[in-house]
Amino acid sequence: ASCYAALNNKKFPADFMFGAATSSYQIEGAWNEDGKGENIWDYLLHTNRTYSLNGDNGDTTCNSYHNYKEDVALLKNLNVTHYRFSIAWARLLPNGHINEINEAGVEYYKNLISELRANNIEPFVTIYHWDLPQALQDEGGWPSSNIIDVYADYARLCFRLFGLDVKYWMTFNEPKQTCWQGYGVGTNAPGIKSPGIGEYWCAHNVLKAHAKAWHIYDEEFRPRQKGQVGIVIDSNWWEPATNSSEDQEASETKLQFTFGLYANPIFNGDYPEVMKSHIKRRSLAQGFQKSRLPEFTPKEIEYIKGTADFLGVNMYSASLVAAKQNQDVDGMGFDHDDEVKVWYSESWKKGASPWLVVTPWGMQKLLRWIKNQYNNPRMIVTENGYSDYDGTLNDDDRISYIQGYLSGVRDAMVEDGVNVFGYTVWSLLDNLEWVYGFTNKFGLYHVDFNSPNRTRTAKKSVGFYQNVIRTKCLVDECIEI
Ligand code: PNW
Repeated sequence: ASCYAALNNKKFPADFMFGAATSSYQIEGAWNEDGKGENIWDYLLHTNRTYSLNGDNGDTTCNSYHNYKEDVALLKNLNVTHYRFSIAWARLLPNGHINEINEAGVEYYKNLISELRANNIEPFVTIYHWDLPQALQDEGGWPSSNIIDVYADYARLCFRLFGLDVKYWMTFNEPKQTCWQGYGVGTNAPGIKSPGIGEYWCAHNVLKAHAKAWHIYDEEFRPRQKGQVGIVIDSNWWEPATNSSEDQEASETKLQFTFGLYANPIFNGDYPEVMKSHIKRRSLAQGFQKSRLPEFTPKEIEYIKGTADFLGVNMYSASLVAAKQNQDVDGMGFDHDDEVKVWYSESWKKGASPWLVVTPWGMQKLLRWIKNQYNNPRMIVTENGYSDYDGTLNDDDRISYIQGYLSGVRDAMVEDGVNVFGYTVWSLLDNLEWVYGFTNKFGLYHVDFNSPNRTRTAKKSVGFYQNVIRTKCLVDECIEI
């Protein structure tokens, strides 16, 4: 076999993991087949056809429920070390509770996992990627504390059913999007608008549910299964608009409100101070008796602290941040409570997703900030990728995006000593991009949504990523020796 050397320091360690990611609702389809229950996305996109572009939904999407063997063959062709996918809660437990287990759902994930194992691909499993069973939403959803034990039962079932073959678990994908978009501004399912109230109760319960799942694994499963349980948190890099101390502070505040809200209780204990003080001051000024941000008891703080064996980071974009000159004293969402303003520079290249800009220099800065903030945790980039509208096979824009951000990951490792053990591109396939439907395409493989078997075709980025994986090198920066 040939050997590769870097022309610079951009070679990744030999054991660095390179993978690809998807999520259940975005790829599986088969929304009501073989006993699967309805989830909040099924319900929202069926009952409100204006929620998503073109009325698109996940009823069939990539049909991976029936095409999983082909998906694994694509992963094999890419030669990835790992595949990050999620379990559809309502496929396993149609009503969300453990009193009724759907055997066909168990079978599906067992088959997928053994197909991965047979091909030497490590499963990275997200337990919750936004598709709450509708029955649990009817019981109150994430803002309601009864969900903590219900989630813990579901997580225990996942460990019990699949834990002999799964060594990497992620309890939640991007709780910020679940809580803020789902229960704050209402732009994601279940579409509830309760900014700064339901939104924070959601965060509070997600954190307790995460911690409970970690403790269950730690006590009941780790001795035999010897795996790891982490969480995936997303953030932009928030670049100060100027080097004034106000804007520097605004950047730090924004990082605490987006990343710290979830990471600080898990890695350092309790919510970030700046969140507690801002939200309390504003709540009292708004006529509340106490802060809209719930409080953890000292016991809860201890229980949640230290509950991640690794940290998954989803990073796509940077933004500019500045201190607000005129405060909106009435605003209640976390994006008002933070008292900063954020925007994208006009000069940055955009992807198809309205929030996606090409700012590869932000990757190293975010990873370095996380390292310093949380005492250098073991990290893996669990998502990063580029969307276009046309799904072109000649996806040079995607290649240069991935190359740029991967370069930032490597610089963070070499220059800052950040402890990153892998990178996972979003996404293996073009898929249902939530409310943007099929208009935003992130796949390394093109999917023909008009063909009955949803034909998959490799884009140019497949060849690029194969080379990175083979050489452990950003392709034009290494030579064969
Ligand atoms: C993530 N933002 O969502 C999700 O984990 C994936 O399911 C999704 O398909 C992927 O990224 C691409 O969107 C995000 O507004 C949604 O910054 C919104 C944002 C970031 C990530």
